[in-house]
Amino acid sequence: MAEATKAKEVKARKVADPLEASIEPATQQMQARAIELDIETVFDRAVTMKPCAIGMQGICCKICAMGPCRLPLPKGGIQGEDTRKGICGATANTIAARNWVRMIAGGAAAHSDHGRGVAETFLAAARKQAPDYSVKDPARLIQIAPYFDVATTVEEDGVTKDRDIDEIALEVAETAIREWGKPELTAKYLKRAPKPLQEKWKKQGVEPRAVDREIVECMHRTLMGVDQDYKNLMKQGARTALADGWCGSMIGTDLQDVMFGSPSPLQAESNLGVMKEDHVNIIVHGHEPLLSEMIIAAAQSQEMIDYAVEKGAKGIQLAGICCTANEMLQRHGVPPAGNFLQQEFAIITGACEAMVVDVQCIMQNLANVAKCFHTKLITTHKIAKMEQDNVIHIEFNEHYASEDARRIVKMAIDNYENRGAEVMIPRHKGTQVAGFGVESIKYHLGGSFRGNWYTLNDNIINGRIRGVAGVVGCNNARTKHNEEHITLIKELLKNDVLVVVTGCSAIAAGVHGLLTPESAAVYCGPGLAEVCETVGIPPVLHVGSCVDNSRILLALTEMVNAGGLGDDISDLPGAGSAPEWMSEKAIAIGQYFVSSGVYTVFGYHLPIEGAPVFKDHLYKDMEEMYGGMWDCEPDPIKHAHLMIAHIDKKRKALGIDKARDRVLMDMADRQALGIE
Ligand code: NFS
Ligand code: SF4
Repeated sequence: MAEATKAKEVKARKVADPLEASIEPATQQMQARAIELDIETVFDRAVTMKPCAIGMQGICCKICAMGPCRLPLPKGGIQGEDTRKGICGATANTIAARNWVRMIAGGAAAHSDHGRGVAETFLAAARKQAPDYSVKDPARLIQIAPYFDVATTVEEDGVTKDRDIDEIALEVAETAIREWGKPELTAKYLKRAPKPLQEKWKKQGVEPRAVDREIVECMHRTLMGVDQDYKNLMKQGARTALADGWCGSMIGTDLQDVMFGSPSPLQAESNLGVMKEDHVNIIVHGHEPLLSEMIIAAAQSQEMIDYAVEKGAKGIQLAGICCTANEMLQRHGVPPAGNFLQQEFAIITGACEAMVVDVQCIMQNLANVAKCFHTKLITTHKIAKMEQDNVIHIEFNEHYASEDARRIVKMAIDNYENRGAEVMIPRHKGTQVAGFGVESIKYHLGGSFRGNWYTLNDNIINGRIRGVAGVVGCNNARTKHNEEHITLIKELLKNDVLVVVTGCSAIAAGVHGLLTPESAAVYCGPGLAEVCETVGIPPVLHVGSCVDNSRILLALTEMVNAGGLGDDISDLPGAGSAPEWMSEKAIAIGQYFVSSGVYTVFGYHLPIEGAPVFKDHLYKDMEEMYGGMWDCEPDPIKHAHLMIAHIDKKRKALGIDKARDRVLMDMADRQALGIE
């Protein structure tokens, strides 16, 4: 009887069609494999669970026990006055704005707590209390020290001398950590932004103070019965997002570079196909390089490699998922096994000895999938555990980091012999060049000359490059995996737009072969192809994890400072995009780009449709306030053309629209003459 019921349940289970789930062959293959093994995946759940229409429009309020209050739009839209209100009288604008601000707070908290963890470890290292961490990139430390008002030289007997690096590290660490909780003044890094942008922030009254304070204030203001003016709420939203981008995330990126080295271009493979059948496969998933750096060191140690061989494996294959993948890739060339929607599949290969996770973007269903295989699922962060009883918790402590990492790697090796017969690793993998930081982009742009951002500006001014776009963010199981990222990026390239990528978008670009210099000839318009081929860069530059979106803010600032393209970020012919966003972190990032002057288009949908006035505030008023504004377009081709139209608008304002016409005419002429 029980068996019969089970059979019925299995039959009733709705599964996702592999070809509908993703455009990526390894993912399609693994979805088919999951169906064959009757293992439920995120794609299956997405076809089973319908999203709530009211929640999707941002007009459900559940912040007090008189609710939840739902304010659906009347059929046929609002005619005349909008009379919708919650029990307390809250309007649709207030509700949507509160929800929006809480998303920003959630996202900013995640990035900034990550940054805090890095700053704390850096402080422990500077105090010589964390022997496994040190200053690997002193030049980077010296570069950032002045922003913390830390001197890098001393005067001795009338002679200027370099200060001791340990002293600088300690002072920077002690100052940096205070950025999260200092009781007064504004964030120190704001002065890195272009002057006119700083002025805009001052005028709007949105200069962030300490990171923690902004997040707390978001929660206070969005409590029942506090801030009930969507414009005023969004001041706090902007302030908090700026605290994320220009403080918590930026300090996180900088100190990671100081401790683990600034990225420089390197080659690596990517996709599930990087896992090896005859190796011990360890997948590190999550976000903080504090953990992954130690796992890399342990997995590459001779002692562990010998131990793996002793246990019958040919070696240890390490690979990453999500932003941990990007962190390990950009500094060490460790290959990503996939992005957000591929996490379950790494286990379903049957060849994953251990999946080691820390924080963020980790699906709880990993535990259920791990139960079907020998995989050890190991949580490592004190703030992120799972309730399932097959999950092992090994708490990672910066004071004993390498010891913890060795223990984890050894556990994976010991697990190799438990691998079952059900192994299927997809063969698909891509090759990529990743690891572009602000410094390395500058260096590469210099070509045979000195590193210089003006080379980029010059090519924008002369029209070979139409503009620049940042394509970032997640996957979302409600859109076809990687399709929006890849279609959008290809359309931008075709139109001579240089693209920078981070996060899961960067992993998608790598898997689909867009991160190679060779892709310039295949996908780019003639102008962009020519520049990429001359300079020797891919047309899509991988600039790191989501926390590293702060690198994009600084790259844009470098472009402004290099001259010829206006005075502020909002003058640049550029745009931002998160075509498959899902995490609250994406909203925080989007808002800090908008409030830094960038036109930012999201895909899928934004939860604001039920509050048209609030929507206008984000889409229109913000352009007046910051020079940047929100937009949304699910269709990737239309999405690309919204960005391109904005780029052209900026080109026109700069008076460089004609240059591009000339370049294109030249090209056409040359093609007609057959001398291309
Ligand atoms: Ni970003 Fe990175 Fe991926 Fe989205 Fe998640 S991993 S922090 S949030 S899903 S891009
Ligand atoms: Fe409803 Fe107002 Fe309570 Fe929100 S705060 S749940 S709108 S009564």
